[in-house]
Amino acid sequence: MEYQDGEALVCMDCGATHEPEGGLLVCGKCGGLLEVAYPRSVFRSVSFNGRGVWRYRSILPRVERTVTLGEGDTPLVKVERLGESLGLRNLYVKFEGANPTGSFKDRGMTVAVSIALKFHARSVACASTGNTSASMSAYAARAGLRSIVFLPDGYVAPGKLLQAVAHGSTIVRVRGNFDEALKTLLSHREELGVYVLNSVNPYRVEGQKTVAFEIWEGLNRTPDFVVYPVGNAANISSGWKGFKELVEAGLADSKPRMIGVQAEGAAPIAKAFLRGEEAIETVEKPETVATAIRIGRPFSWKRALKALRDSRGTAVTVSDGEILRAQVDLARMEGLFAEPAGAAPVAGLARLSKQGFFKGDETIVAVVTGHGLKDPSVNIEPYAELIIHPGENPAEALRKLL
Ligand code: AN7
Repeated sequence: MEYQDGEALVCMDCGATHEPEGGLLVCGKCGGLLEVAYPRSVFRSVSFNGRGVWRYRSILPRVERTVTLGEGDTPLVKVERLGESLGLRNLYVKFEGANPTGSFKDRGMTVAVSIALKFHARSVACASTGNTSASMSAYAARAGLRSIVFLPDGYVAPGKLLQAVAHGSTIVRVRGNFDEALKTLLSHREELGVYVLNSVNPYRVEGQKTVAFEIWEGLNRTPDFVVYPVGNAANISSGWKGFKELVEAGLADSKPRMIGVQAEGAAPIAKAFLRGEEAIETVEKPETVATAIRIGRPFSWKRALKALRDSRGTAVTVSDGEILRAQVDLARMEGLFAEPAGAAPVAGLARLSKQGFFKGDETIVAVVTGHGLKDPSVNIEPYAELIIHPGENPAEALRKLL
């Protein structure tokens, strides 16, 4: 399809094409999710300049003022000790915790908040398990926009809540889970007069796809597998879009296989994939220590299932115990501190490796999505601790302890 004037919004369900305009969130015809589509000419003239998300400006939506905090360009770290413990010789971590607000959400937010300005929004809003709200609050502050966050009361990690407060957002605590908070926001968004920045917003996906470009450039090749934690499933869908666009632009000659990892208590997509089903069964009461992905009605489930299938990838569920184990392993073997959801891909790799899924020499990238400092409520056990009085000999006390 050719568009005369830059990018368009295409419905992923019915294929209808819409002119980008302020406030349009879902397909006006059928209510389906929208995706940003570019004219073919865009892929014929791709050029990368500068650093971070806006390095890829030539395949991003056109904006007028760029609202940026220097997001993207995160470390791609070869994790040899962790890899060895999992029987994986070419394992890398893409550490998204190194983004300005500590999660991958900043990639999407720099684009979507820039677009919010282009559409003359005055207020932005999101429902969030925490990271989206932290990121949106920071970018809204930077842009001079009012922001309102809808949070599942009692289930947002303290660091994330503090960020939203620090950046001046209005906090709406919803006495329910994330799915209910999102429903509340979406059904009242017009009355509230807000531009919604959840990942139903197609511009979020555009920013988040840039992690694929960085992985490809950082390795100088396409990896065999890329592993994502999955909540609403927008991020894994974004990554897949990025890898597809690299091929479309004639830069990469292959695409990776995508692996989605969900927590056992909130795994509608992984379960549907593993059962070979066409649709998901929603989870009414999602539960997991990884509160970021405590989501039972993921709205990007359809495109995530498609990404897993089209890429010949797979999905896996992991227990809270496995997630916390992976968090400690990443921190103690590699010096990388992830929040529980961020460590889930490593837990998923451990599971799959035990099942004999890998040969061992594949190039694998685990996308570690959020920083460990986000969630100081997690109990990390065991650890060594000594309490002494001034003047006591710590060496002697340590000998007794160990
Ligand atoms: C660290 O902040 O949904 O599959 O509201 O914070 O695209 O939902 C967070 C999600 C993975 C899942 N890792 O990404 C929110 C929110 C971390 C996250 C995910 C989230 P999606």
